[in-house]
Amino acid sequence: MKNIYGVLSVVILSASSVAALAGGDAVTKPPTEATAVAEKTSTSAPMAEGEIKKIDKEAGKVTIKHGEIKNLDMPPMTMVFRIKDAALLDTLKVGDKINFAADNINGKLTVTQVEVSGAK
Ligand SMILES: [Cu+2]
Repeated sequence: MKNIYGVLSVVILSASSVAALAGGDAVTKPPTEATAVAEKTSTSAPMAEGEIKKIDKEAGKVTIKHGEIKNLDMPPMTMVFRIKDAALLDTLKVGDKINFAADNINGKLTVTQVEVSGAK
């Protein structure tokens, strides 16, 4: 009988120490921080750098020599974009250095946001 009580008390002690470890901050904290960071990066508009090469106002198109566009998985190149709002073309001229955001809208690569960062 005495031996059985001795074994039981050892089991109870080790069970409570495991519970104490599992309840520690180290287990619960990291996932919450990781979630907060992921939300922050996905909401900010990704801006790419570029230079205006050609403007076709009637067609609503603009040719841009652009740097890497991360959200479109595109390397640097010169290409034609549609422009979401043709009025944006009034703010631009050939040779302008720009920061812009582009997106794939109905299968057409479209400039959604543009700001001049430096003129020629
Ligand atoms: Cu491109």
